[in-house]
Amino acid sequence: MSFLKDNTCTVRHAVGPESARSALQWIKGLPDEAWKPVDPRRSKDRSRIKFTARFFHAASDAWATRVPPELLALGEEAMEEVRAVVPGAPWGDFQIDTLVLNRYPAGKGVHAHKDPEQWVPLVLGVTLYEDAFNSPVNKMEFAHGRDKWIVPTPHRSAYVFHGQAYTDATHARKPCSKKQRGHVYSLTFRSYAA
Ligand SMILES: O=C(O)CCC(=O)C(=O)O
Repeated sequence: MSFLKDNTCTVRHAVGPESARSALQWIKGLPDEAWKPVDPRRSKDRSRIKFTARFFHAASDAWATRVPPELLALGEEAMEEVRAVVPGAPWGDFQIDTLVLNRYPAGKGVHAHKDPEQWVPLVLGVTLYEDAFNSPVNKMEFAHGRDKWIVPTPHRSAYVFHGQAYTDATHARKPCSKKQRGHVYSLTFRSYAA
């Protein structure tokens, strides 16, 4: 259990209300066709956009070629807050060059999985709610064998996981509440390993 606890963290209010508002406005302005299925065989599930300048085996035309400056600014703001709280993560190798943006309607989440080793073993995830006031708080779940560790992700929070929590554990977005209003957006900032 200890590495799940030690190598994961959530920071409340990691981004300011104005930054959150303008990022949400930018995201909501994206055309619907920008959203791609996580699994290409399930074309109705349009829930993800990936931005990166670097490609690896799973990349495809669906990837935009850079992290848009409007969203990069949000990641950098969160990084400043989180690195002060989690100094032990590999921040020296972490220069945001990739963003995986997920949108979750009520009841949806992401099943347990690991991320590719082509990225630095550190994920910085900012969570934004379209209607934070009327939506229950959603969570991330980290698991290793029988050990599980839950990290709450309220509006404007940033979670981080790194080291063995990245390489050895799985992570999942718990299904959002059926009572959720609007979408929950997760912006996971990553850095390609040199
Ligand atoms: O919703 C999240 O923050 C996690 C998303 C995720 O696990 C992924 O995109 O690989």
